[in-house]
Amino acid sequence: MSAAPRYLALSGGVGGAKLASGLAQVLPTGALIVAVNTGDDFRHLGLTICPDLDTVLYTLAGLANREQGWGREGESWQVLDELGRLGGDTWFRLGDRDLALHLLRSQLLGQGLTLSQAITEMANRLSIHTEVAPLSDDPVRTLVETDQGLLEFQDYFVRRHCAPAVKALHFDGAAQAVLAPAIRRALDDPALAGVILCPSNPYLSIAPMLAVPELRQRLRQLQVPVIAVSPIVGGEAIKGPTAKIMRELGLQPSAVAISELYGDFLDLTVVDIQDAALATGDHFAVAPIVMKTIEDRVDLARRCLALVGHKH
Ligand code: FO1
Repeated sequence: MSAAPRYLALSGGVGGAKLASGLAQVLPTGALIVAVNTGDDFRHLGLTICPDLDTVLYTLAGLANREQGWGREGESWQVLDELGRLGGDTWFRLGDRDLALHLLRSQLLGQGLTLSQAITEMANRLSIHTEVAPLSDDPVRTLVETDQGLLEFQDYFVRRHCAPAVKALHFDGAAQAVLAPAIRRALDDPALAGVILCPSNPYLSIAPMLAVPELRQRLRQLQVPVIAVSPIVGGEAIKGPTAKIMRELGLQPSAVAISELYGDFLDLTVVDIQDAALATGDHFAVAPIVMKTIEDRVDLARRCLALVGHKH
């Protein structure tokens, strides 16, 4: 009896976390591992901030701020308000409850745990049963080359509200980074039955992961289906600056451009029903990919699993 099938999801940002949570709801415990982008991570106020990892953890734990997608639901801002009065940096909004997670992570890392070990510990304490891991425990930092100079990711994304025009993206550290142990185990696992690239920004969330050489090589060699859900619907991003960045990089924002970006390892791109006309040939599938409700996430997760051949 072959082992139960397992699936690897690649996720960054809010859209990625939503599909990851849909997959976690549909699949039995132990059947999913979520590899998360760390290119957005940075040191701030003496803390190690890992936005994409926290967004996945909060979303899987049902604690994510439903409006924003990041940070906590039911948040308060006493610490940040007081920090502002003390002349500290308040441009990156860290709520009181959210700060607890950052303090815990910084403590665990300070005790010598790897990022993977710290995330596993935090997931356990949040009663999350889905395996979540950074793609790599080595530092990978997205740097955004813009008309206002070379910017750290959160400076570009939050402080400057993605206003600067992007000329190029650099993923500092990616070329030397190796896969986190849990991710390598997942890719080595003969029970791996498929890989799903969640609807994350291809330039800001997926590219930093693919810049880790081992990942792209392994995805190319995989004998199981690799599919991507387009984060572009009708030529626009569902959330965030994807379409703006594509235009600034001289690319036509469309679901087709997404499939071309991953052309060397991708078997299929899932596009929204609005883009059904683009879905020519057998490398595209059409499904509702805008996730407004929990049911939408579960429905899209079921469709993705069916596309990689999962038998319920
Ligand atoms: N995004 C914002 O646009 N403004 C913020 O103040 C902000 C704070 C923040 C705090 C914790 C966290 O985990 C995420 C936060 N984000 C904020 C989102 C974050 O910048 C993005 O989610 C990722 O880095 C890109 O997907």
